Amino acid sequence: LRMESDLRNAIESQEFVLYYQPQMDLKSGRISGVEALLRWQHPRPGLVHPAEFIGVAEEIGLIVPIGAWVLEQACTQAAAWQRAGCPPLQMAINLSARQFAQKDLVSSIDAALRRSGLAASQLEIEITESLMMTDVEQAAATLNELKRLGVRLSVDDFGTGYSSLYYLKRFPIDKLKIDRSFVRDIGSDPDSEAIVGAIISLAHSLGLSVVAEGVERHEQLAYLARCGCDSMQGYLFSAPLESEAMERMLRGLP
Ligand code: G
Ligand code: G
Ligand code: MN
Ligand code: NA
Repeated sequence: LRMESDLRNAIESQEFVLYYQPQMDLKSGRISGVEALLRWQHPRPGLVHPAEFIGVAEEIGLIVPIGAWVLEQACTQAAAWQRAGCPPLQMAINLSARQFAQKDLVSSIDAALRRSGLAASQLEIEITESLMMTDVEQAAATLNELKRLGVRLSVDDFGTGYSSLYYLKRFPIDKLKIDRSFVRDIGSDPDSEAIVGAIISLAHSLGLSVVAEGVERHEQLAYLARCGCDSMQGYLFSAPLESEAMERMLRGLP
């Protein structure tokens, strides 16, 4: 694996694929949405996880065209599932700092929505706290524009970044994703449980919805349900799936 040159070649060679991890609504038990997760199908050594290449792609600027590919692919897939008769869902994508800073971000999202025919309200953009806090004024302007477009905004890895709660008031956020480091310790660490409970209360009093990430055990799910968490994502419900497997699950097939 020659990271930089191989990465430069990967889009053209169609080596990127999206996996989809479903989120389950805790009240209805239904799939409320999916998160698109990028994978690199390298000829050798094989499947490469983003943790290994997103950083490099960000450094050399390649994350911008890669991110554009993710956006296009995710919108197209969500619209195709819907046309094929699957129940409507939210499609969430991750945005990198470089992408977020692009001047044409909003127009490129608008264009991808139009090309695919996906409703803006079905696209969810995941941003991290650090991404929002780098330049608060600029972030506020961009997020307001995205909001006007009609897309949903969620805060990824909530509770782990350097941030202040101030931005929850300042930015038009729809949803918090509780970082899996807090969820992991449910059942073993009362402090993590208290934080999870407090995040859910805070979110609800601000009119935001909450999804818990990294749910792996029944006891975590039970605690989240007791706290009124809206939805969950994690291996307990499903690992990230290839599109065919995701579609079977959306159709309720085994
Ligand atoms: O399963 P997982 O290995 O997919 O993801 C690892 C990290 O990579 C997560 O922090 C996730 O947010 C990030 N990631 C996954 N897909 C994308 C993507 O399409 N774009 C960006 N910028 N980050 C992604
Ligand atoms: O950082 P972000 O939330 O965007 O990325 C989600 C990451 O979490 C992906 O790498 C995904 O594969 C991983 N993931 C999803 N469910 C679980 C889980 O239940 N446990 C753990 N440890 N990781 C998970
Ligand atoms: Mn995410
Ligand atoms: Na996360």
